[in-house]
Amino acid sequence: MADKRALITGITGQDGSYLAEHLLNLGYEVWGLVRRTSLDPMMRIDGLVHPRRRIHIVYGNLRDGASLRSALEQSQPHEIYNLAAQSDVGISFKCPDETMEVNYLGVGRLLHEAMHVNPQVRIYHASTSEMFGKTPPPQNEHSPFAPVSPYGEAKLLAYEHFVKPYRDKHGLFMCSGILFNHESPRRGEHFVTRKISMSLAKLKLGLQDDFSLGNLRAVRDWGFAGDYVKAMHLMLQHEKPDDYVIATGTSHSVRDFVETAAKVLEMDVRWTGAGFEEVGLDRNGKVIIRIDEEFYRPVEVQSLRGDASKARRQLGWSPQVSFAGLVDMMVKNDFERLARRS
Ligand code: NAP
Ligand code: F7E
Repeated sequence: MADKRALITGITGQDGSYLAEHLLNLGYEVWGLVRRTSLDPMMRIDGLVHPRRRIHIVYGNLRDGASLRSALEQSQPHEIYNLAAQSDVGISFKCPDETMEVNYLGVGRLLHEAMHVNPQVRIYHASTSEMFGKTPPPQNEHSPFAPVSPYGEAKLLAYEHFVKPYRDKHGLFMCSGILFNHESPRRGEHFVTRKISMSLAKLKLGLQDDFSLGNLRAVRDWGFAGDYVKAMHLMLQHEKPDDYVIATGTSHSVRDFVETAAKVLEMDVRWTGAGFEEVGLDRNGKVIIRIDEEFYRPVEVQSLRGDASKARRQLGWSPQVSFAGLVDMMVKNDFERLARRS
């Protein structure tokens, strides 16, 4: 039996899959909390982790305290990684109640039950750079929070009303990772990086004619998810619980991402026009990218760039994959997968 047991909520998501692999490689017994869906959750996890090493599945939902209590009693974790969330910022404007229920109140339910089952448990909570909102870059642990989306608001409420009080007043070992955008070939297809890598790969293979984007000027600090889950684990091994910014310290616009991705496939993108009339043309002058208001947000976080020097100093963490390396990995993965299918 493994010395350490970890329970991951959100194990079927991007970060959950990388974290499960990382912890299994470190010899952990890994438990995953999954929601009941019409698809067997193992179908979403299989193939992502080493097939001979088992993930123990417990059913539960952040909207349901009793299910969390029973999952904790069954798994008896030494470490909990709370990654479950309604994680789509754009959707949070359309579904603010669901976002608050899961990303704010759900965290309270989990901490309440964890405190009851084992007050010695160590907990990582997924906070986010979206909490900085309007605060200009570079952002670090001392930068003021000023969220502009229901997603950012819910994450900030969870941090202020649950994470900090459970740590400071109740003595729970709680870490909050303020992670900046991190991506991978396993990223959800509606996030902008994966949307671009998939769409360009399809264009190159003749499977699609064009695609639409929103705000090309938005600037993000994009890192590799496989690097970032290592920081989550390191936080829980540290002598005292704390908050850490995890970021690369470099930032790029959505437009940069498109251009870098197109180069990987030896495609050119030339821009012409302005505002909603702007289009991206290929080298034959054919429109391959349009701008669609639908993909703009009611309020936008314009620019994020994190300063992760505290994590570097205290945890020895630093990102290994560069922006160019990340784009290359994502585009080639989508291209090769789609080419095999077509
Ligand atoms: P993701 O791919 O969207 O995964 C979200 C996970 O949460 C999925 O496993 C989903 O399960 C689960 N979930 C959603 N609602 C739930 C509920 N009510 N009860 C139980 N599980 C629920 O997100 P990610 O990119 O891996 O991000 C992981 C965490 O880090 C999230 O909390 C996100 O907000 C935060 N974060 C992400 C980034 C980033 O750039 N990726 C940056 C900062 C913070 P289903 O499969 O059933 O939908
Ligand atoms: O948008 C712009 C969009 O949806 C990035 C989540 O993991 O990171 C993620 O949130 C930027 C925004 O990620 C499209 O307006 C332009 O400025 O990929 P995204 P996000 O909103 O930054 C944070 C840190 C999290 O915590 C979240 O969980 O790209 N953008 N055109 C577009 N975005 C999308 N989705 N689609 C477009 O067509």
